[in-house]
Amino acid sequence: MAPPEMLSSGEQDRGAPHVVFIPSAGMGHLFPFFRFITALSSHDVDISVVTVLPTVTTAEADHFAALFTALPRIRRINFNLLPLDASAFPGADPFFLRWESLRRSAHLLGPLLAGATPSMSAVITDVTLASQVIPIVKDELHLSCHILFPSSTTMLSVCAYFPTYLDGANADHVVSDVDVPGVRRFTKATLPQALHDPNNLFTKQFVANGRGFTKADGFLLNTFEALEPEAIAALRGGKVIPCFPPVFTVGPLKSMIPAESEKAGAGSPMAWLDEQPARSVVYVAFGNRCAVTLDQIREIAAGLEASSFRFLWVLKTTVVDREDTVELKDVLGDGFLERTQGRGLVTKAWVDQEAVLNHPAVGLFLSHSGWNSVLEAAVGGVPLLAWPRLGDHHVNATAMVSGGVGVWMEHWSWDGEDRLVSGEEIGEKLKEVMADETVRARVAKVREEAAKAVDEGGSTYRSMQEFVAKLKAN
Ligand code: UDP
Ligand code: G50
Repeated sequence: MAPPEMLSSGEQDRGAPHVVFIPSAGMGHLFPFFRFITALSSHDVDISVVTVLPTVTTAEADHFAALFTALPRIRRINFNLLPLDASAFPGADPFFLRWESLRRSAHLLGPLLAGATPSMSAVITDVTLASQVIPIVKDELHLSCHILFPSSTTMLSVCAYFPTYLDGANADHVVSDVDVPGVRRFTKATLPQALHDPNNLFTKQFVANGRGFTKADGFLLNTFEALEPEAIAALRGGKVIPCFPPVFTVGPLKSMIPAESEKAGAGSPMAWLDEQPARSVVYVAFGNRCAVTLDQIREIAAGLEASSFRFLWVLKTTVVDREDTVELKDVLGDGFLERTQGRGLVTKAWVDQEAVLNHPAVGLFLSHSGWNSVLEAAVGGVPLLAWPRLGDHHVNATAMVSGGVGVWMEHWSWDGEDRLVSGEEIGEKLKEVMADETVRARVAKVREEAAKAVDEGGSTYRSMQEFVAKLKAN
């Protein structure tokens, strides 16, 4: 096996620990990696990142490029995946397929990483690869292995407990409500839909990963003490499952490097926001991988129009960005763009959401409650109106509400449900939440707590120091 390809080496600090990151796929999984890598790079640590090309989406490729340009000392280790016969998984989500490919190629990581120079001291991998990567790192390479978990700690508690739940449930593995000890009871409808089917590809990965958790050396979590105190305490106290590894709360993770496509120029959403009054704009975005149906998109449009608010809407019609070729005017229907010109901006392009949520003009965020989005709303102090679409979004929404970031429309439909939420209802709800001073005051407090956590001496600051000390002691 050839040694890893070192695309950028640069000066190295002798004796600094060499940490290898093994990220997975999907921007919601990559962003926490990029942000944590950036944070760790200021701590006298040598860093390599295992990179698979081509990526599933253009956004992923752009952001990998931005990372390596901004931090030239970071090495890239190219990883070639074994081919996967996608026809064996008809209809599977493209990201689940990529995770499966990574999992099935994981045994190639041993020889690839064994040849790295300087020799490595620790591996940090994504949760989607946990059960495959941990044995290789620990048993073959004899290194420490930490898991970076990209979703809520509340979701981590579900993932950790789910195998125990299944073993105790019934022989048929029929899933019903799941009561996670020390955290809360999740109704069947709140769990990721895939988990209702034990044979689903996602479920198999999820259960295998959950079973592998106790062998990890620790978990890095994009949260902070004040946001999810119960879930953090339950995991630390061994309530969810006995002997859960140490957890380091390192959130809110923040970007320090904009991608080329995010630079704010004339005509950009950021320039448009600069011209809007304080807290006047509703920001609408459902992450990278939610394809809202055409009918529902039209109802959202009607709701925005009826609310009379200004709005910035990042609209995606496909799961994978490079397949999104439709014209906005065709999606939105006759006259919408003309009628709302000046008052609203709709874009299919990538926007720097973190910057948007820190802009004073933004007063409300209509979101799917992807975990990165929740953290970004908390940092910006923008109330979030959660409309979960799929996967972990409902579980995140429960954490987001109890953490004080916003409100959740529990009866609004999931993706795949044949039930439209009317424009009238959306418009009314936007007006209600925009006027809700209690919600705004709570998220303002969460924003303060988030800032305190990362400040010197705060809980996140201390967790990061502890983790770096652990790396250096290895
Ligand atoms: N994002 C962005 N610009 C876009 C779309 C998404 O910056 O045009 C970022 C967003 O800020 C968040 C991440 O992509 O950091 C999406 O992760 P999240 O967990 O919110 O949702 P997912 O896409 O995984 O469903
Ligand atoms: C994507 C998704 C559904 C879903 C999640 C997604 C998560 C994140 C954590 O990221 O819950 C997680 C993912 C995979 C895994 C274990 C944990 O094997 O569409 O629930």
